[in-house]
Amino acid sequence: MSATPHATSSRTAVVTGASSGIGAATARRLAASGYRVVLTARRADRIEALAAELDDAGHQAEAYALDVTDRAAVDEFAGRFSTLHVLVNNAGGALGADPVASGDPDDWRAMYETNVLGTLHATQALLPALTASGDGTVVVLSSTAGHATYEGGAGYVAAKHGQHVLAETLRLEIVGDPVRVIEIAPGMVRTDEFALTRFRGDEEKAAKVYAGVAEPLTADDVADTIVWSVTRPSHVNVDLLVVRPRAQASNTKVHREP
Ligand code: 8X3
Repeated sequence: MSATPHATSSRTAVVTGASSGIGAATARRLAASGYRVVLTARRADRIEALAAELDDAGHQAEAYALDVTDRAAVDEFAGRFSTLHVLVNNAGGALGADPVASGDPDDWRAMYETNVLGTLHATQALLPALTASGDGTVVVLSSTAGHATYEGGAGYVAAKHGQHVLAETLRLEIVGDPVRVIEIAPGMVRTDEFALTRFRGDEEKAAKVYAGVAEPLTADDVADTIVWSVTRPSHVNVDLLVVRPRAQASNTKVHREP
């Protein structure tokens, strides 16, 4: 018996948070793999530019401005799809790196809203279309922060643990349906915005995150693992893929050159 190949022709993938970083890199790689890609993010100008770039390169791409924390907007967006093959829940991020004793509850709330509820909204709204495709895949971009904590990380770590639990639980609940649930948990990835957003534009603090680290992962490294996981034969479910740079052995053990 041979495996059913995970063909990509005439397949559609939705990527949230596709305006930059891992989301944009994933959209590029999915498009290059033959998917029709629907780019979503709050920043319309960015995703429109990327969709135009992909279109010019002969790929199929379109942009749809969307805030995943807005449930009504997500529902309206999902109404466009009777079938869908891939949903990449990438929208999210970190705000602050404060100790539990002094962390801002508003930061914690915002991180829960984007990372956990954003993933919940998009997944709930698009699950019927993913199921209707007969071969759907939900990707949850969590983090190594979804698997172990570190000092100053609790708000983000709590949100990422929430996303991990969502993925694990959904996989249990829909087993038998034709939908895979894949969690990708990257460690240190140097992108244009992640650390800068976390430290509210403080470039010095953002640079310290990667100081002395030979080669942090790039957004494209992570996009590569996402697209590899998604393009395995349909019966192969990569439950959880943890990916770090070689210089990072754990969330708190990082080799830095002086
Ligand atoms: C990003 C990894 O170490 O900044 O998701 O929490 S870390």
